[in-house]
Amino acid sequence: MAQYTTLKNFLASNNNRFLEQNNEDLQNVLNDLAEASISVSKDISRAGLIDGFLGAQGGQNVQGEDQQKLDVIADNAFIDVLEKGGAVCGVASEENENFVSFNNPKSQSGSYVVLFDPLDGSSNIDVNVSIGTIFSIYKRISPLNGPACIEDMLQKGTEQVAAGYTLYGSSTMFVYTSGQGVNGFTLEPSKEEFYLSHPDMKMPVKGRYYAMNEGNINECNPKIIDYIKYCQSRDNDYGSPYSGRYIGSLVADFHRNLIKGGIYIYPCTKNAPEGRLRLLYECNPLAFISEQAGGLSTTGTQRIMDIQPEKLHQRVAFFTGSKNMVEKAMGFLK
Ligand code: AHM
Ligand code: MG
Repeated sequence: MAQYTTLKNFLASNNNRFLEQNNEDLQNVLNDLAEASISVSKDISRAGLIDGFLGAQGGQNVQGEDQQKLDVIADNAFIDVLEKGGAVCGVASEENENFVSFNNPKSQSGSYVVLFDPLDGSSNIDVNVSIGTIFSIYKRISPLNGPACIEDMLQKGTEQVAAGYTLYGSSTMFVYTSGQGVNGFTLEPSKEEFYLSHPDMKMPVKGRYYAMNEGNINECNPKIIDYIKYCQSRDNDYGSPYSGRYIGSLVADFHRNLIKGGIYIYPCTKNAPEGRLRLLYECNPLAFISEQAGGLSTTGTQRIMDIQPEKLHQRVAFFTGSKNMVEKAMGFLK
């Protein structure tokens, strides 16, 4: 492994052009998120063997979705590590109705808030299919040495100082941006370290993959139906149908498109008239990464990161992926 840089060394490196220099607090937040991801990755990989890890928790989150046991385990793992870290004054997550303001004095002197989806792709947890964690980091706007407030959480995506995800796939990867490009790190499980495996990631400007839950196709705006027909036709820019790939775990679908090129869409449907995915901890972080890698993320008509959030669990329509493909899809929605 000697030839590979660890995430910790990469973040601390003096010639790291991918993180604001001397920003130890932000380095610590990213290292803490990586540390919690390693613990969650271990839990996921042995989940079938441990009582109390698989299956439904027996409750619902604020959005009326059944919580899985691992959703709750992962949520606690991230909250614990961020509360102990001291650079974060508060967090918001998919699993909690309200944001959490950390009460201890060290945390209240922290400059950052973190919004996250601890385990995305819940329907895939029990069936050994890739799932992920998604996170978004902002500078607080509330005064230092006091509690975090709702305005800290409801900032536009353009204000993110860093964002990323962990993909628990055939290998576990940690991918982040802090506004100077995107880097990907692979977990070496026996060493419990992430190593830089995918430096300066760029999303191809076009690809051959489209991802949508096509079970919903007749529940969508007819313009979406036209766009999907275009993807399936010989009239597209490849002259043959794109391949449909839909994992049902946003992080996994996004990561494939980041590497291979492609588009992911989750439009408004009759069942989800505002969209299904959450702006603050699913769409904004992936929008930041997509743009940093040369891709695009929109609602179909508006840039995701320009939306002024109004509530914590706000949902939006989401089109993300290769630049040319997202632009083409937007053309259908005009
Ligand atoms: P979750 O956070 O409850 O897992 O919901 C988000 C997930 C995404 O990962 C995925 O792309 C989408 O919901 C799948 O939804 P559907 O089952 O409607 O296709
Ligand atoms: Mg989710």
